[in-house]
Amino acid sequence: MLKPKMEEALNGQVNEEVFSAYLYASMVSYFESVNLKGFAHWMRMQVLEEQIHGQKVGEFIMARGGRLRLRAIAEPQQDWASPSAAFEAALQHEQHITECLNNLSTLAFSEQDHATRTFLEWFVTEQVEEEANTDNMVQQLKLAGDASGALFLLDREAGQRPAPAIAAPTGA
Ligand code: OFO
Repeated sequence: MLKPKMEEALNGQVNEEVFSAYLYASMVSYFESVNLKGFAHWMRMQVLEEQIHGQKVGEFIMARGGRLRLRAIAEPQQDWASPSAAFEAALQHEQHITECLNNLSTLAFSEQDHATRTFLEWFVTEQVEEEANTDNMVQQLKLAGDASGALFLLDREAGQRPAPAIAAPTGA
């Protein structure tokens, strides 16, 4: 059974993950609007990942006898000054999510909730990849600078990003 403090914090994380999906959906729309279809595709895959993350946390709350309480989703930013600025915002957001997950793990540890602490390990590990993937895009866009040919190639490459694997909702 989840303790109320842990249940409240995990419900907060569901909101963070759903907001992440919302933010990246807004980036899909931005990239479509500037005709960068490959980056839009990359962000669509990110939306799917975040939906899976949100669902995993929600299913875990319910599997532990807690109550999943869905909260309002904040309005995400709608426009960015450049593709670089959008990916930098995505990286900053992933760093924020890493901090949220670290705080959750610390809480699970201090509450001696080892089932939750173990569950969160998957997310903490996943964040290493999430930050690295986004940072990779930031760095490549920096290298491309104002060269439209390089941007075209990067956009084409981003369009090849595979869809995330659909895992069992409560499993890894
Ligand atoms: Fe992008 O990260 Fe979820 O957890």
